[in-house]
Amino acid sequence: MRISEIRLHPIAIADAPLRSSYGRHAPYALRTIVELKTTDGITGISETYGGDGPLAALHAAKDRVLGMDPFRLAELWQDLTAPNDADQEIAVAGGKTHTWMVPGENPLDAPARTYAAYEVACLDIIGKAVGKPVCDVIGGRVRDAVPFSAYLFYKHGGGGGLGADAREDEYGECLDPHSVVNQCRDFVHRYGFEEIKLKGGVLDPEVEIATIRALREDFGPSYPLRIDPNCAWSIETSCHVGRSLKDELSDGGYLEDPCADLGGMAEVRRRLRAEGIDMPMASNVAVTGFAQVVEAKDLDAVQVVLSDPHYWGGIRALRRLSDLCETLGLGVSMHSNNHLGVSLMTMAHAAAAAPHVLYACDTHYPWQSERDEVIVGGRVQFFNGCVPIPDKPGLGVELDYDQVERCRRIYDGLTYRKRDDEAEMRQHVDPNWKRVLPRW
Ligand code: GKR
Ligand code: MG
Repeated sequence: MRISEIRLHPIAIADAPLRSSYGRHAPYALRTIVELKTTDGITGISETYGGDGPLAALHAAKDRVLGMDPFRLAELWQDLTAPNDADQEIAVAGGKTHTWMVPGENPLDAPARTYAAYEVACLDIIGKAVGKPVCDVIGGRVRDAVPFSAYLFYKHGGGGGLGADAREDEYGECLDPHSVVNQCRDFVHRYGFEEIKLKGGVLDPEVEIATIRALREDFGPSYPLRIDPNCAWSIETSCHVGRSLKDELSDGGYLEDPCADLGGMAEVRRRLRAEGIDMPMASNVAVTGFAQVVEAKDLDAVQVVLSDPHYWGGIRALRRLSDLCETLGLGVSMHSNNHLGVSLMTMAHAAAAAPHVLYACDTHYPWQSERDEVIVGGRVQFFNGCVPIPDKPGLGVELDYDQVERCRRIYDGLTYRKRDDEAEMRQHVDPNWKRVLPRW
């Protein structure tokens, strides 16, 4: 069996005006659907980052993937991740935006990201060829259903999309503790999530502290809490927030990327420990690759590594990361970006087969809508906050080509080809807005 055809579908999916330290989300997030066909008539799919940079890198790797045996993944990894200046140039074709440090947008992660998109489609093929779910062809699952967390955002009014495609705004403006608690009630009621994450770095830290306290008050200690300001805080402010939320964040939760880089994280950890506060710190900014895991451990900068099959090098790499962290005594959780069902199932299979992913994974999925879902049958369903592994070969989902085409038309009509949350802030909120780190 060989790969005989590659189809890349750039698409756009409606997204609400969510806020983070990067700025404000645009009305559409960009994604790419990868489709591989084999000489045996099997189709494998995956979903990855969107826009010019990721798409150009996928195109550049086509010659290597066409004609390959989909079972020979180790060789593909070696070839696509070998140091190569030309690939680096292609990877930055979309240019660096201020969000280039957002996982998945960093040109330096491009080889692992490109490999991952092809690997997942190959694993889908392998699963279909042998009649097994993906998690069971890479060593087997350790759980049948994967828990995800309620990923809360401060947001402006608006549900995403533009013109006739504008979406109903289910939550309205959420820029205070009370509205975020309501958002969370809805998420928990609708999806059954049992862990809660707040995207911070948006409002004054005192308001964000109050938001976490209001969530604890409303949901009680059985719902672990995490807050992620994406490096918006200084070391002092990070310590202040850690100190203020020492009870709320320590109980199965964590403090995620409060400040920039491993040195900053290590200092926050050191100062809090000196005060007797043993609060786990998590990261998907200071640690984005295997080499940094060891450094993070040595510095005691990060106690929970945020994995992500889309840019750590696929589903098999997640298993490796899980094993490494278990050996080093580090926890593992999972990061997300805006995504659809193919990506959600990729995350579910990866976490199902990675024993040490013991925290509920992040997901932006509730922020996307049925109208954009590109899988047959509509949205993936959550049960008690978990995505069950379907009893089907491969990833367990198939493409709805009418939907892919619809999202492709939206993509073609957009004026932007890369994420730029700062531009959205300047256009809608403050003409002079800039991402300043630390802001507080
Ligand atoms: O969607 O704005 C967002 C998030 O800030 C995302 O870009 C981050 O990559 O969710 C991510 C995180 O945990 O840092
Ligand atoms: Mg994060």
